[in-house]
Amino acid sequence: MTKVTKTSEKELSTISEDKLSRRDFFRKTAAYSVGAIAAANVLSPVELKAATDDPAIMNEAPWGTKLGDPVDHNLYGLPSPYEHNNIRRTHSLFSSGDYYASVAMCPIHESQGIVTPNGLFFVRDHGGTAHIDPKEWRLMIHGDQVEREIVLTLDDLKKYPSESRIYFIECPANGAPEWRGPQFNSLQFQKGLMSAAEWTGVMLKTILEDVGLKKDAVWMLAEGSDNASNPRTIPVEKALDDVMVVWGQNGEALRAEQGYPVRLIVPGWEGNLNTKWLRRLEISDKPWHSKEETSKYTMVQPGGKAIRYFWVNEVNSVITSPCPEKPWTHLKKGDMVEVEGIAWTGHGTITGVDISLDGGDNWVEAKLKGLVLPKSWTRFSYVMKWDGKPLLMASRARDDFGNIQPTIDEETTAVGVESVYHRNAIVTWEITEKGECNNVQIRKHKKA
Ligand SMILES: Nc1nc2c(c(=O)[nH]1)N[C@H]1C(S)=C(S)[C@@H](COP(=O)(O)O)O[C@H]1N2
Ligand SMILES: [Mo]
Repeated sequence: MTKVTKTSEKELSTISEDKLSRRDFFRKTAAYSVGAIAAANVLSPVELKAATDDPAIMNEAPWGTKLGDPVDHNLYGLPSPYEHNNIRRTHSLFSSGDYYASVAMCPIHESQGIVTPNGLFFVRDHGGTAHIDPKEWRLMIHGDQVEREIVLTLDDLKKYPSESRIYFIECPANGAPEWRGPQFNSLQFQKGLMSAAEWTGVMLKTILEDVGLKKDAVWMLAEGSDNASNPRTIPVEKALDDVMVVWGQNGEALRAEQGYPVRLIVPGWEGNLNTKWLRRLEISDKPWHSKEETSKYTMVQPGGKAIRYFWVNEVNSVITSPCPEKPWTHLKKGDMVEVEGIAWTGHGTITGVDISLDGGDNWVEAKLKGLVLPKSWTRFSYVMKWDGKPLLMASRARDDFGNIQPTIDEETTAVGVESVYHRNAIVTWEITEKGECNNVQIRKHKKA
């Protein structure tokens, strides 16, 4: 039996600016933080010491003694050179002998908030990254279930009213090598086949209502113009719900790696449906058109049967701090520390995340922080004191469709270990006495 206990009033109090008048904002902020520290249960990451013994603050900094770069030295901004390790990474386990049909994984251990910077968004290409002159780009919307077939230029497309929405994209192969046991002592390589962005474009519903659909419009084929074309079948019901045709990514044009100039966003569903370098949408009454599609992205079950369509990325979560790349080796016994992570569900909205420190026997509720949006990354946080003892730390997310993240035992009992896709079992980190963090798997039943 698994017990769930709730946290007491341990959480950091937050103040909302709009409740305070501008005039006394700073005064009240100061008063608040004093009160919070007095409560003693809040995170105080540094032990206060006399400021005078730190030369880094007492001496004049070298960068302050001369002028910096002129403002025009870098007209498209780059990260600080000190951030050179915060990059996408590839792994031979995910490539088919080359880097054209391959993946570059997102450094989610470094990610902050709920969107991924464009230069760090994970990349999954089947035929390399295409580079398209936007003047040459066209989108055809056609098929036997379309009233008025059209071909759009980029300017035409942008005449439709636009929307901006935050959604994650996750390749359903995220975590695929871990079905039989832990593979990577790394968060980036275990869960880096996902990212999130604010997408800008037009709701596909707007276009489909404009061209008109016939009464048997049930299936949509989406195809890219790259070497792989990535044909995928998507139900018209989903297309009319929240699918977007986008050209914007986090306030600028899509990056080439994300399908410049235009891609499809299919919120919460398998990454492969989010067709990049979009070329054509065909609406039909028939379920599929492409041989390639029927041979891929199925869910293999025990006994060898496969589920053909399994679209939704299930409820999931992972602790991003600590993680193998962000261990607790700098902490001392008794330090207060924030455990932080990302939860997501393709069904709807995250409603809660539980944390276990003992490998899943006992759970406490974490706090959701920041924006909690449907089909988006949701940040969770749990502030605790570490007594220096080893831990088995895990997170378990829930969503508003009543889904709860399964244990490894539950998942492998239900679907076996033959599948590649849709692995959403609870992830456990082992924290050692030295504060090292290792990727481990907890199996209570001997099985699988
Ligand atoms: N045209 C085209 N679209 C594509 C792909 C592709 O190779 N070609 N890869 C798909 C897969 S498998 C995934 S997981 C997502 C990845 O999107 P990203 O590269 O922007 O992260 O794009 C999908 N769309
Ligand atoms: Mo994918």
